[in-house]
Amino acid sequence: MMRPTQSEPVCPVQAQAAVEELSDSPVKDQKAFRQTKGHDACSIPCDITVKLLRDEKHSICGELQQSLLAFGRSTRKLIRDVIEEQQRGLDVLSGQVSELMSKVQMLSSEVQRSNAEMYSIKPVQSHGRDCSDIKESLMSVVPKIPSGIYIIHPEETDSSFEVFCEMDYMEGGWTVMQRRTDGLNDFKRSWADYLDGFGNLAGEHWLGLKKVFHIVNQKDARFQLHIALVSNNDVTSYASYDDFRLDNETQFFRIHLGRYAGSAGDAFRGYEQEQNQNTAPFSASDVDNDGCNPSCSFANRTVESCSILHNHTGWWFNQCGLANLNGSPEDGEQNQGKRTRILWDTWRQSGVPYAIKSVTMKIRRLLLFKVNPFKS
Ligand SMILES: [Ca+2]
Repeated sequence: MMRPTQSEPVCPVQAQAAVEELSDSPVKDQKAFRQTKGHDACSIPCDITVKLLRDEKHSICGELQQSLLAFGRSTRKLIRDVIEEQQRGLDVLSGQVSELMSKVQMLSSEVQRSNAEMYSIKPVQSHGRDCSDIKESLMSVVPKIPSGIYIIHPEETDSSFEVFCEMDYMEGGWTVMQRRTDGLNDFKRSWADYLDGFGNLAGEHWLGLKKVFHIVNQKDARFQLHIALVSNNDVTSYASYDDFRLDNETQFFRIHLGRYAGSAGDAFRGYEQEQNQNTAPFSASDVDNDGCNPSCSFANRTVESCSILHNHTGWWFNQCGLANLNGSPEDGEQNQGKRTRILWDTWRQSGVPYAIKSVTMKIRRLLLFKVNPFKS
């Protein structure tokens, strides 16, 4: 009988320890090991077992390392994804912040602009070029345009100024250039005053030659002059000229009148050529353009200044003439027979001139019908 060959020494304790050390080794390997634990426990040499276990351990370690590497990679990717996601969120927020900032800046500049507009000294806002223009622009908006003081800015001037607009009389649109009613304002004035105007717009006043010139000198505009007279015994009358304009200051605001119509007679032109004030320059007590040079013989008197003869008032005198609406409405005895009163000599009753207590001179745009060159 043959004895079993002397096998190499086995070390079950070591093997057991190795197995225990690798407690997470596959279950079937443990089972196989337990089966051999009985009499075959030391049938495998220790060094082989150790080697096997070591190999197995290395393999498991390798797997673990791979898993760890994979875990590290996926963790890094996760972190990268999270960071990218956060960055995208930050980018969106940053865009929204910039948008809000620009909106705030825009609103702030808007507020500054409106504040500047509110507090800056702006040029006076005019209501129109003249009272006719105001009437034209308001009549479609307002059922009844009130008479009163308006601000006008005639074309081709750099100035705005107040005028009294009559919006009731004869369909309205009248710019008042002179009014005498109660004698409360002194019309004994210098050239400078007649140039710039004086008095109270709501009452007696002279608008001023410069302002009237600006109104009637507008482009594509022609003006009508209307003179309304009231006698001491409340008879009314009028004189109207279908064209009225003034030359400029260098021509001393020479007056140009169109066709006359009315009930008071054409006192501007008078009865004779030497009384004709049409095309006469304006005179005042200190600026003499009256055609009496050096003097006129007038009602058996020698007159050097028509202005002084007419109570130091300003007018378009021509050898004095038959009209001076800047005279006084007073009817005192001291004025009897003197030429200090409001004068419109052609308005007479039974051959005697009316005593005039009030007068208004007003101007209005004439309707211009433009010729259409394409219309036959
Ligand atoms: Ca003179």
